[in-house]
Amino acid sequence: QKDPHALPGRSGIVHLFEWKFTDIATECENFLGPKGFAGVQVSPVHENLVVTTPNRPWWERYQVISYNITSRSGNESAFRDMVQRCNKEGVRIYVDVILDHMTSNYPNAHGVGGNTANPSNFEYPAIPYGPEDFHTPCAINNYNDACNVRNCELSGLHDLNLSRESVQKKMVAYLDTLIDAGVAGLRVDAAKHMWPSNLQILYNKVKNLNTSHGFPNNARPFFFQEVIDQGGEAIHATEYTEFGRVTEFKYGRELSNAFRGNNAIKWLKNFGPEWGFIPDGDAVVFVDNHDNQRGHGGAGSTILTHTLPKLYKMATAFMLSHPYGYPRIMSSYSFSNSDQGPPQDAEGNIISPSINNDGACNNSWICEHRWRQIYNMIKFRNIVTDTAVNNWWDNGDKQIAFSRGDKGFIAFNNQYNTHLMHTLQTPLPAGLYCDITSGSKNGSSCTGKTVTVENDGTAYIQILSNEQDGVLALHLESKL
Ligand code: ARE
Repeated sequence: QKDPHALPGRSGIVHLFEWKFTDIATECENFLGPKGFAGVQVSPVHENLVVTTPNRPWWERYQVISYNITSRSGNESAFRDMVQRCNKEGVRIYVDVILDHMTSNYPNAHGVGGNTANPSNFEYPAIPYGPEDFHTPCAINNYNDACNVRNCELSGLHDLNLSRESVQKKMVAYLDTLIDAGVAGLRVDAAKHMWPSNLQILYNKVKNLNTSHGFPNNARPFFFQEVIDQGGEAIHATEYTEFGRVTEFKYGRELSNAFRGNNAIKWLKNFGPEWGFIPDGDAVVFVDNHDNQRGHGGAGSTILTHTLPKLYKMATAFMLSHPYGYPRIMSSYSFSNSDQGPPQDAEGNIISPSINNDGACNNSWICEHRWRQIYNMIKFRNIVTDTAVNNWWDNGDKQIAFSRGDKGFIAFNNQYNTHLMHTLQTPLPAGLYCDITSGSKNGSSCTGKTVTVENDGTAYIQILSNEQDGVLALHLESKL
């Protein structure tokens, strides 16, 4: 249940936030498969409430009307087709599932698939759930009280009672439908707001993964649970790590804080559990997520996002070069207010990303996963897999470098107005290498900077403070 089921030589999850199924399938084939990504987190796929005020915000997906697979991303057959095509490319699908709650009170509540509900009477006939399936309404207003957090309503969203067997049964039927379609796992939304014991029972009832999609016999779905634990509250991430992974929110906050220059990056030398994080094998890590990149849900304004590209790419490169946790990359669209939904037409249909000749996305899609400095680091991670961090070097401040086993080398210059110009130890065989941050290897040439590794493994490394990127990375396969 903690294994993401990545195929050999692949790693990392990319959250294709608000993407349509057909576009995700094409992206698996054209880009994610070839570049070595292991999986995609897709936005919630169940039928959600249509919200018109504000106009079709992204967060309407977190208000459940039914467990039918239908949303602005597509219908059930498009979903099944996507999972099939992505699995064929070696790219796994993880679905964001909302089990904690249904909708809040809305008059004339109806879903994207045409089903209706009467939230003020706690009636959701398309599932069906009735008043007896919910906790007695009360507001979450005290994060120091676990009962308040788990038995009351998050932002007025009607809170399901997962201790009821009949509720669990309906949820399991939904999750099994996803597994039948070939998904590898689930992101469990708002896990903090559900009792760990109920989740454990629920997870155990869910089917094994579908062997006809290439999963081994008896493989359990990957469960990664959204628990925001930054300390100082009643609920701890570790209450959930016995039966799944947890999103480690301290990680992105600390990494962002460091690369913003508030904490010298030399301190990253022991980044991981010594910083108060959960154990390596329990953690899903990320720089930002779809909430905190827009000021929702934890960690606040420290978080780095695509809007500060140089620092964001450095933090992401650190995440992908460092062994702690299983990494997730955010793939965003641009927005001017925090409610704003994805690029959409006048009828509310999502507009597909278009891809420029240089491989970057257009029409308001940011596609961080298509930034060379990010996707080349996925390959780096895949090459250095199972090796340790060694040859740590720092200048006592905001310049660092380290190796991964005998397979990779990376250096960072996060120091304002100071060049990095040093001869450093790499673990690589002598030769000429392509820096995969400033460019890519193309046959026997390099579109970026090159580095000569000497017979003793040392190399002169230069990252000027005014360069576009503050990272230099080499690996065995970037040898020219
Ligand atoms: C929307 C409106 C609300 C309205 C509500 C009901 O914005 O004004 O009251 O609808 O009509 C998302 C959005 C919400 C949105 C919701 C439903 O972020 O704004 O509400 O969808 O449409 C807590 C939870 C954590 C949660 C964050 C956002 O612990 O689980 O809040 N994150 C997940 C998802 C969100 C999603 C939901 C849950 C709901 O990732 O995208 O909400 O399904 C401290 C605590 C945290 C707490 C945080 C913020 O840091 O430690 O636990 O996070 O404060 O309150």
